[in-house]
Amino acid sequence: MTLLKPKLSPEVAEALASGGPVVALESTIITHGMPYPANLETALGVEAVVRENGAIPATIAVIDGELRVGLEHHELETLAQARDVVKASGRDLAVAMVRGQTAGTTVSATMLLADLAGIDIFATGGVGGVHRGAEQTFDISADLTELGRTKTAVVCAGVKSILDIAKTLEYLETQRVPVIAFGTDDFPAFFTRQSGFKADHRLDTAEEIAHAMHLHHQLGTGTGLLIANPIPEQAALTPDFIDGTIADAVREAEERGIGRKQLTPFLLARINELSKGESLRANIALVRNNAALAAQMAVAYAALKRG
Ligand code: PSU
Ligand code: MN
Repeated sequence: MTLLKPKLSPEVAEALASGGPVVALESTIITHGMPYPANLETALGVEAVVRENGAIPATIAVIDGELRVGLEHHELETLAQARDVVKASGRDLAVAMVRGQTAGTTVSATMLLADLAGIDIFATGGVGGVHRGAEQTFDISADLTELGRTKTAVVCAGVKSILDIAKTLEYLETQRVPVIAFGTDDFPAFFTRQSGFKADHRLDTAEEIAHAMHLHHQLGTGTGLLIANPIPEQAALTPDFIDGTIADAVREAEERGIGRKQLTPFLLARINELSKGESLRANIALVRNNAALAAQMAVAYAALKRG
């Protein structure tokens, strides 16, 4: 069967046709991850950071049922203000298309669409993972299974301790996904530079990571790679401050019976409220930091692909 081609913006189409560096960006962070107007400012700021580092940004979403790679300013604005918009993981895309819906794409859906578009590298804040209590609920994000079957390299700041970080790392190992920490031995925990767990691998330059990506794909592994980039020191929160807030949010979700695809958006919003915006500030800083690394990787990877 021929695979679908998402609709590329002219700029993204041109960059891909000439083998230039492109970085995919997700849109659930806009629709379900941050409040307005911080979500819009962040989306625009992240695109600018990608450009400053020599690559073309390609924000991915479903707009009125159409799969889109590379959005116009007014489309980002619409997504940022949309209410009751769909949160689409990879499995939700076909129905969103049939129903003509507008959807923010999660890491899993964004990886899938980036791969269909021919984009190798994707920057985000945090990926989904194995939730705390998953031994009862079975709540494991489709982001992890997507990483096990789609070749996109995802740059994140580790995972939040709203998740069970140890189980998330175990699951990535089972899925054959290399976890590479950038410039550190520790696997970072999103708001903090250390999670208490070591990353499997450490590389210290964007060029080395691009080289590892190239070899990983030449080995025919068929899986993605997870690059964990710790939050910049000056933006990091202290565990004392954020851990209690996260625990409170998780407890509240349990008490209110919030689960399934509402759980992650609820926790993100609640942590933002409880931390009086501190978590949002950290979130914005780390996404920008990830966009810069992803763009540098894309520049190096484009050169390797040209040979
Ligand atoms: N974690 C964050 N910020 C986010 C998300 C997760 O710190 O915005 C979003 C991403 O789009 C991710 C999705 O792919 O939530 C995972 O949702 P779930 O846990 O329902 O699979
Ligand atoms: Mn889930």
